[in-house]
Amino acid sequence: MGRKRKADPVTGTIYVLNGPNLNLLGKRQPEIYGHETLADVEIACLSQAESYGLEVRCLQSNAEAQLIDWIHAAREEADAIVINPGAFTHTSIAILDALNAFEGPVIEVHISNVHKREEFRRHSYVSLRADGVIAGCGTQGYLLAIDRVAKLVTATN
Ligand code: CA2
Repeated sequence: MGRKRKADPVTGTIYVLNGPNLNLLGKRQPEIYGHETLADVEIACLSQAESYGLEVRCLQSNAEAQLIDWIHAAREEADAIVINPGAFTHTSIAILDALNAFEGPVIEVHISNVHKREEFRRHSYVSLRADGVIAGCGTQGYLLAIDRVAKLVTATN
């Protein structure tokens, strides 16, 4: 008898969510966040997901409520969430609560190494829910997160 196979992904869709100020990527503070724009990152995510036969929906907002609404929508529309919550990482119990109501894998991404910066960036509410955390790998972190999600949503066990 073969090994039990996890259910196929329901939608084959990954939500890639970016929080406040990440729309400024590539336009300010390149020494911390690099030269790639958010549009560059989103195109790279699209092609990475495509290589696994998955789709991505890339969304960015500066508003906590909007991010929460998208996390709620992901409950019906996505198999996994990749999220860089920006500064809400360190403040938002509401985003943590929304992620706790999502059943699939959640990978938290930070472009910078938050552990090498100010003390307040070392605490993450989102990490209490995240299945994986990637920090300090630049924008490549989003692609690493998609690799991980692809493995988790298609894995056999
Ligand atoms: O390293 C990360 O990805 C962060 O999530 C970025 C957040 C910061 O508050 C977190 O502690 C770590 C800030 C995003 C600001 O993004 C900018 C990008 C370019 C220019 C200015 C801001």
